[in-house]
Amino acid sequence: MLEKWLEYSQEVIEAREAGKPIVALESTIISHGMPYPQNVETAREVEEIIRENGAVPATIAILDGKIKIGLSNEDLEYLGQSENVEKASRRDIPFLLSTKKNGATTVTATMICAELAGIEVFVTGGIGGVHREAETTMDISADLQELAQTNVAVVCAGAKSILDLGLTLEYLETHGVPVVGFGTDTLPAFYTRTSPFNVNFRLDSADEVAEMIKTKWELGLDGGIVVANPIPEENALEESFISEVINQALAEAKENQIEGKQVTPFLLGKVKELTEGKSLVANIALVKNNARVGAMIAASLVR
Ligand code: PSU
Ligand code: MN
Repeated sequence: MLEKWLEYSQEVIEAREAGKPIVALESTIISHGMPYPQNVETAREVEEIIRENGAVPATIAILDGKIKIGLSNEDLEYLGQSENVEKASRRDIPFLLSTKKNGATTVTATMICAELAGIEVFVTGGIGGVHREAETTMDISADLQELAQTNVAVVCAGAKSILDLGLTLEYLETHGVPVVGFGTDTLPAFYTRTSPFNVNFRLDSADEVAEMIKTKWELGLDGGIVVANPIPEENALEESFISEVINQALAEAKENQIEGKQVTPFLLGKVKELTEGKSLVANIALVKNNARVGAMIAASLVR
């Protein structure tokens, strides 16, 4: 029954048969997180980095009534250019599939689809979290709830400080989601290598991360793990510069009464505009860095 919804690329089919490590990639970052053509170029380059590091990439999206696990170049182009691709989270999947509409999967939806496809490691840029002023808006990304229940390790560069990072950590703690610093004691904040917060645990190698993931799931402790991998030093942005930009983006979101699933894409777009593209360069660099680490973790898991 389930298989009728899933459609694998040839490369992923072969990887599954050969028991090769597979790394899931999301598509919201392509359709709603970066401008064209950098979005499509980055998606291709990230896939290539995963191959170079011994794993097979599986970019995930909802297209033509199917959950596609592994996308063609045409699929990537379509996701990068079309205006008709919905941002797809958990709640959107049944509607998009049953009406054959197209969706770019968020962290949440990508985790769900990866688990259905038996993929244990997923690489992205940054996860969603508890938004600032969530105590009045109730805006908490579904990504956190998904991490609480779905067995996929998510490699990211932390979360952007468009969010309340302290409340995000509290939420993850309540739901038993470990936040692991990859070679760091501090929670990275996407554009910066550090934040005022500590991670829960520090691990310094892909093998150690794989060992911890295995241990969690062997114990039946369902849910994901956040592997927070700091942006490379040379690509990090100045803390004071980016926090000013983020504050302005947040003020504009409020002014324009942006709500619901538009909030994050609006803020990402504003940050890019206000940094005159500097944030985009950083964003691309950190995703590539995460791809390398994710591929190594996936490779270690199948060993
Ligand atoms: N953060 C980023 N870039 C992104 C996203 C978040 O730095 O592209 C995307 C991811 O797909 C994430 C989603 O799952 O936004 C979260 O959206 P929301 O805050 O509406 O849950
Ligand atoms: Mn939200």
